[in-house]
Order: sequence, then C-alpha cells, then structure tokens
Amino acid sequence: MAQPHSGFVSIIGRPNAGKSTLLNALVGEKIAIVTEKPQTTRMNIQGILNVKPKGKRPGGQIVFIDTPGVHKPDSRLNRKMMQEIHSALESRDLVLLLVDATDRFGPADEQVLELVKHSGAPVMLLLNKVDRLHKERLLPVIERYSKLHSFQEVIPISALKGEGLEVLLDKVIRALPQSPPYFPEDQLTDQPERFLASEIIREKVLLQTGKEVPYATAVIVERFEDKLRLLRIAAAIFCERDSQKAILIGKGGQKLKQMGTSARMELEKRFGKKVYLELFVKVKAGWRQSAAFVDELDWRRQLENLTGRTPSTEE
Ligand SMILES: Nc1nc2c(ncn2[C@@H]2O[C@H](COP(=O)(O)OP(=O)(O)OP(=O)(O)O)[C@@H](O)[C@H]2O)c(=O)[nH]1
Ligand SMILES: [Mg+2]
Repeated sequence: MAQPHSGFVSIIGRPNAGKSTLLNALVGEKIAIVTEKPQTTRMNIQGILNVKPKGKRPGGQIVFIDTPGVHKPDSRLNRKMMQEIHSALESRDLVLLLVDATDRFGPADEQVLELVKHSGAPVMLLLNKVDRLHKERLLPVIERYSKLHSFQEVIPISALKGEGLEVLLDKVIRALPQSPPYFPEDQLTDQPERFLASEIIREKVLLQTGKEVPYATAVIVERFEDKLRLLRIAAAIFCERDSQKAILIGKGGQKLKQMGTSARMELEKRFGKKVYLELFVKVKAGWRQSAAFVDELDWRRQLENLTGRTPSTEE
C-alpha cells in the first residue's frame, strides 16, 4: 500500500476571505468561529483531517491552520495576530492563499501576496465565494494573480457551499510529503475545549453587537467544570469602556441574556450535555494595548497557568 502523506497546511488571506469557513468545511465540524465581521479570528487554530487513500491517490493526514486575516497592525492585539500569521507561514509544508474572488484586487491583496511569497513555501491559490460570481468574472482574477506569482494550483471554491473542496483535498494530499500522521486519528483540533467555549461566546458577542464593540471585546473562561451530565462555565466578557459595558449588558440585562442564551444553546449542542453558563462583563481600559493581557488571551498561556507547566516541559 502507498505510504501516507501528511503535513501542515496554512490558510492565509485577508480578513473575511472565508478562511475559518473553509477550515470548518474541510474538517466537517465547527471548530473556528465565523462572522461577517472582519478580524474575527485572533489566534491560529489547527483543524486535523484524516484522508483515506482513493485509487492512486495516497491517504494521510492534513493539519490545516486557520489564521487571523492579514492587516496593518495598530495595537498589541493586532501585532499578536500578525505574529500568529508569521508563525503559521514558518511551520508549514504548503500555503493556501485564500482570496475573496468577489472583491476588487487592491493594495491589501498585494500585502498578503508579498507575505506569502516571502515565506518561500509552495502556494496554491484558492478563489473563494464563487457561488456569488459569474464564471466569466473569474478569468480576469486568475490572469491577474498568475502574473504576480507562479502558483502550484489555482482552484475556484465555495467554502460556504462546499464546492471544489474534493478537488482541493486531492491536490493537497498529493502535494504533502510522505510521512506518518502527526496526531491520533480521533483528534480534530489542537485547541482545548475551554478555549473553544470562550470562542463560541465571543462569536455571539460579535454577532449581536455593532460598531467598535466587537473589536474591543475579549472573552476568558474563568471556570470550566465538566461533570457527567452538566458543564458549568463561568466566563468574563472584557471591554474597554463603561459605555461598551452598558451596550453589552443592554437595557435590563437583555443583551447579555440574549448572548448567553445563544451561546449556551450552541455549547450544549457542541458538548452534548446541559450547560450552566454564567457571563460577567468587565472593563479593562485599553486592554488591546496591553502586552500582558493580550498574552493572557492566548490559550497556550492559559494552559500553562492552569497546569503550572509549559508545553515544552511535558515530555
Ligand atoms: N457567499 C459566500 N460567503 C462566504 C464563503 N465563505 C465565507 N463566506 C462568508 O464570509 C464571511 C467571513 O467568513 P469567515 O470564515 O469568518 O472569514 P475569515 O477569513 O475567517 O475572516 P477573519 O477571521 O476575520 O480573518 C462570513 O459571513 C461567511 O459566511 C463562500 O464561499 N461564499
Ligand atoms: Mg476567521
């Protein structure tokens, strides 16, 4: 039988291109939050897919890495997000450059392309959201990009509708090196459940607030007690100003209640048990500029604090 192919595949692109939608579609489970607002994803998330051999095509394991959208950093938080992108570009076998094909090409696209080219990795260009585009409008986009870089493949897809994903998987698994899988077969992601819970809560906040509030919001799970039939979660929603706190709480606590209910319903579905969810809103002035707080949002750091050990000392 053919040797398995395995490797790390980073999904890079502008905010809102559909990277997290693609990750979820490929893995077949919602592990990354998705909203219509740019800069939803703040940290890299791995999604692991085991691929069976098919005909002459090898099988193996693809570790996809969803990343924050490429943007100009103007705060500690944004700088941390760009660091995440750089680290995803360093530790990978292949890069998928994901482009919203319905968007006009602009300086921001050039910035992403430069970053990807600079990494020296083989790159496949994915033209996303083709469900919203006439086929004839694709050609000029392909021509434009083909002049700027020699892509290993150019694949039109719709992450939302699942179009083109079989072709994509086929090309990706062939392009990866021969290697045994990196993770056990039943593992879907690297992020711990308590971080996923905080992300699900943050998604509901992003979906139910507008203007600057989503960008000034962070969520930290302070308690996560997984009992046989009940999951108890207490989480703090951080914002930067009293006025934002008032918006998050809403008249008579209505807004917080709404966000709590929709988060709880999704958490119950995700974890398959009853969830008791407590949410608090806290003000931490200027947290986006605080290196220490931004660091605290990183689940790898949270894990260190919980266990008192660094991941590298675990072996
Ligand atoms: N029509 C259409 N919409 C899509 C497609 N893929 C993603 N979207 C929508 O695009 C928006 C952004 O999707 P995300 O997956 O959050 O995008 P992202 O690249 O992860 O964004 P950031 O995390 O902010 O960098 C959401 O409203 C998605 O539903 C697609 O193939 N077709
Ligand atoms: Mg995202």
